[in-house]
Amino acid sequence: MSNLPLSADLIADANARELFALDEDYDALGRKLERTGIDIDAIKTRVAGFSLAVPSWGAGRGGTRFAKFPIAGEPANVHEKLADCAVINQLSRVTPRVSPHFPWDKVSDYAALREEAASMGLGFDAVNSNTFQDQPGQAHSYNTGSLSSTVEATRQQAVEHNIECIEIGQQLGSTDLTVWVGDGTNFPGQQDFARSLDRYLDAAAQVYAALPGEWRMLLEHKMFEPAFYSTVISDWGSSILAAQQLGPKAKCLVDLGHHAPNVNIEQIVARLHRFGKLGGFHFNDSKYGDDDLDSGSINPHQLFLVFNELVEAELNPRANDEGGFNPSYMIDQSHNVTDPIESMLSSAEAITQCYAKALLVDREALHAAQDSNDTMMAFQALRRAYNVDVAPILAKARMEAGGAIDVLGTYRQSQWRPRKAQERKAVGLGAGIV
Ligand code: PSV
Ligand code: MN
Repeated sequence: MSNLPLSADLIADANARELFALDEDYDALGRKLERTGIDIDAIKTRVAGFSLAVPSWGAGRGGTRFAKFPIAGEPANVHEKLADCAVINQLSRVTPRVSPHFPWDKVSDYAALREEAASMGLGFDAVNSNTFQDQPGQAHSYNTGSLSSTVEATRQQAVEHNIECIEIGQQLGSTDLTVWVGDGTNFPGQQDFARSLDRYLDAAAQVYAALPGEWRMLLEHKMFEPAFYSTVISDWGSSILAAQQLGPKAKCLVDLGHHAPNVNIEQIVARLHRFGKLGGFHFNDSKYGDDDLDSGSINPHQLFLVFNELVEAELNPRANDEGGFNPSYMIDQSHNVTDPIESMLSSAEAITQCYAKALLVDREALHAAQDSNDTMMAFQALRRAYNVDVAPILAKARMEAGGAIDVLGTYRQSQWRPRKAQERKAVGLGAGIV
């Protein structure tokens, strides 16, 4: 690991200024937790073992379908994106993997890309296929859908693209393929619901058949957008049915923004886990739809409740959870008005905080209250954990791993973005969610 983007001295100097206050806060929290029988160092060790991936596409400024407003110093290619992701991990020490998207991140030498990432302390997470967009020179358009298209040659092309993603992923060291298709309709009657799902299942089975031994295929459902009347894998029900039909290596991936407003996502987590089908998560937040806002910025309590179920699941692996409970966690947001590095630093912190809070839940008290129908005390078991400010635990774990106590402050001091603004070519204007 010889190519870390930020100077270790910069981080050490910044930490030296914060250390006294952190020690005081950590010790005070340690004493408070001790009174309830919790060992703060044990929680810190669990937090240090937590990690999540960042998406390569999240390193660039996102946009809406109306416009995108690039910033100076924005990464223009996968190499610059990796460097920005390395900054996030060097400061936060919780995002050691990048999830690439193809063909956006195509290069000619994947072994070299893997080495380049490793030299900056990064590995690769799930590979993502893209059959929701046409590429220049592509033989068959996805305007009729992809894996579910009525056009056989288009379905075949989508299958081949997914298989190519697996092959690239093998070179990068990934073991998961995430498949989200934009397939769906805008008009009642446009397609037959049953037959389009049949076509999807047939094509997805061909991709599934190409999975190497230890690989998983993560099916990401989405209720709407770009199709606004119906989508082929619209909800967790369609997703789990498809995953069950495809086989044990097919799992469901839950993107927090891909549900109807107010849906009880934490219950979906518990349901998918019950059947050994919870494979992954895309974290973001939303107010109205798939807004792709920063994780925990709108509804941090929901994020905590999701993690409460994930920790329950961690403690109770299901027999059909092949290889143990090992969901792939990733941030999937669109950073329209912020520096993406800052958003991902802040989001990684919000997500890890919810994990830490979920670890603090007194599960014995919770289960006892549930079993005796003591509703208020069951709720209080969650509330007590949610109300704890776990920031010192995260900061201490980060610092001990070489990261920054104050991630955003240290990032600003590094002048990374202004420096990149001098070095990098400007990215173009345009529109687009990512
Ligand atoms: C779709 O909205 C999605 O959440 C999928 O994960 C895509 O791969 C990603 O966004 C990027 O467009
Ligand atoms: Mn997603």
